Amino acid sequence: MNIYFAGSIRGGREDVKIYHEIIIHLRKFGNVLTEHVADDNLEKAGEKNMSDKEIHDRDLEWLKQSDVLIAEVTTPSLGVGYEIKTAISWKKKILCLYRKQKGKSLSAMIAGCPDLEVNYYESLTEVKEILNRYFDSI
Ligand code: 6IA
Repeated sequence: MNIYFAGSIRGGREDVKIYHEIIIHLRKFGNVLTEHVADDNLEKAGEKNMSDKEIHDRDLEWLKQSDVLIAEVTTPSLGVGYEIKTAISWKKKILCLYRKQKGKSLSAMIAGCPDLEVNYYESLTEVKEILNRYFDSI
């Protein structure tokens, strides 16, 4: 199974350690095409020798090849929102993960979208259990 993991890059890297843990867990269920999303040095190094257009086209090609999109949506990201909407139009399986935080809430365009399954979590243990249940069910 090809898994596309989406998480914020230019939207902000506050949750990169969580992305890393999620990706390690996702490897149990299939081939994660987008492991670079959890690369701590991505913003500093950039994607070597790649223009924004090349990144965009490559990522959409990977999304097309994926069986499922797992989107961590806690840190708002235009790119992740765009990937989610593209995956909806391609009728991909999609799971959104949002970490509950005091004083913040998920965009209504994600939380209220009938095409999306959104799961809320508070701890890494919880997000791993959510993923175990999700992959058991598909
Ligand atoms: O708008 P954002 O940058 O937060 O969008 C993040 C999402 O878009 C991720 O889920 C990625 O799949 C995709 N994406 C955006 N930028 C990149 C990238 N390089 N490399 C791979 N995927 C990307 C940007 C490097 C830059 C920080 C120098």
